[in-house]
Amino acid sequence: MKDILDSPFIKKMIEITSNMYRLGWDERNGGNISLLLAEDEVAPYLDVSDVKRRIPTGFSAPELEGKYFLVTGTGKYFRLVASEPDVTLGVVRLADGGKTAELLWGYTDGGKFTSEFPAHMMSHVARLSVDPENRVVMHCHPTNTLAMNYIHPLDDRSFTRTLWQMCTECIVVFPEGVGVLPWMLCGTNEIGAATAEKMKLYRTVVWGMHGLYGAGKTMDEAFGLIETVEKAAQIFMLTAGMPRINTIRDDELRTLAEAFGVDYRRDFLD
Ligand code: 2HA
Ligand code: ZN
Repeated sequence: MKDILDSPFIKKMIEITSNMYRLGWDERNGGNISLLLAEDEVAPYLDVSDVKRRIPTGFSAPELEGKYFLVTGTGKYFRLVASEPDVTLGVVRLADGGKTAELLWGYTDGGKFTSEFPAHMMSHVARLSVDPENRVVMHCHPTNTLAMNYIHPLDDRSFTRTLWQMCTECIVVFPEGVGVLPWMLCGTNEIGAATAEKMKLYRTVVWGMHGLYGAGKTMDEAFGLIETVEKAAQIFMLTAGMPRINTIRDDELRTLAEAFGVDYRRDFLD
């Protein structure tokens, strides 16, 4: 059996959580990540028949029966993932129609998966239904995106339009737009279901006055989406309250999307 700390998925998780922490997106225990793993990615590093603990999930997700996930732990700090991976991370396999998580590795202090596990698992189901190659769901509290939530209307169309106008790259990186949810109580199945509903249309979902979700085929894709939204929100915040004398016009956004051949939300432009 190879050492799991040498696996590409643990190394990538450490790299991504460390960067997210340093970017200021994950203060204290803020943020959580889940990565879907194939059994043959896990098997060289773990005895998949050795279940350490069986943890109830509080929801059902029959679509994910038997699926493996690397998941950040509840109450754990992204700042510490690099130095304490076996405490801050866990590998689980869903059983009993998603009602049970079988712990195969990690959470060695007796902990468990993130409090946002329902939102993550429901989002995986939603993303996989529209993109069978989706593997990652990532949540964090990026500063400027959060600041923008307090001074900008919270609906999909107007929030997306503003972000698209802030950087030329945006409509190319997230042509489908960004979903926006109002403030809701976090950690619940209700916010999980609402997030998953948006995830059928978008890879990026704003949780009003809380943070951001990104999904993707790879950790880098999900991270890159969040990074691009946050950059656009930063430009918005740097220019907020100042007289705006230039913008990227709708016809220019259309030209951009067509030049890059992306399938964009045409109804989000005037
Ligand atoms: O894990 O970010 O949304 C802490 C959070 C909850
Ligand atoms: Zn959060």
